Amino acid sequence: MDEECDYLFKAVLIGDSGVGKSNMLSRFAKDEFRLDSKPTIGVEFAYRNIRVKDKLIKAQIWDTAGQERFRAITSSYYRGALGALLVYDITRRSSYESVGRWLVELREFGGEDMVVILVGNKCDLGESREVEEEEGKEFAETEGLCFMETSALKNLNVEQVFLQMITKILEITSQRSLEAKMDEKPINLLNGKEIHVADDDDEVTATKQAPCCY
Ligand SMILES: Nc1nc2c(ncn2[C@@H]2O[C@H](COP(=O)(O)OP(=O)(O)OP(=O)(O)O)[C@@H](O)[C@H]2O)c(=O)[nH]1
Ligand SMILES: [Mg+2]
Repeated sequence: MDEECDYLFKAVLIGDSGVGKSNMLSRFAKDEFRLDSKPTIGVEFAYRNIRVKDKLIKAQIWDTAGQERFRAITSSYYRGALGALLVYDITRRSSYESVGRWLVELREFGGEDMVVILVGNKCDLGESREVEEEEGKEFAETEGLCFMETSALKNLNVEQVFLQMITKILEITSQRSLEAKMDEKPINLLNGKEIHVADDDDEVTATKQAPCCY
């Protein structure tokens, strides 16, 4: 663990095989892309330190195998993940139709407040498109997810999608720490009603107080 890191956030990449999860991660972590990448076996992970607002975040991203035969192993990695990128391939409708199934798994094995972003990858292949952008966006809205189309090949929106997920996790985590801090405060009683006394520096101490690791 880097000493200067404020938070360690774990997140997962999930979705059908071949949608481009591993290439999204290699783009984000190393700015690399491979046309001949092999299907992931089980899970792999990569780290990247990223500054969001005034915090240094260590993002630990688990890249799971989309192949059915690994499903039992990969779902065990959802535990403790604060975010997920649920990826489909805009040129392969079947990968979009699987999204519902992936969501069921996420909700079964993942945490309640997990930040989930639906990602339509390979948007560089517009001429072979089988899923309209609007369709993905509307589905995401009905499920309460964020949405973005990306291209790992052209490096379009890849940085943005990871950044959006990490920023949202940071917001939730900071809010949580603040609430926890507020709960610790001595409670004053005024006319039989409870009132919480907050210090001027509450916000600062709440974020500093949160541990670097989860
Ligand atoms: N045109 C295009 N091809 C892409 C893009 N992203 C990935 N690919 C290609 O799609 C294929 C599969 O990519 P992977 O990243 O290995 O897919 P995956 O989702 O990790 O697959 P599994 O590990 O089996 O779950 C590779 O040939 C990539 O080069 C993209 O944005 N555009
Ligand atoms: Mg892979």
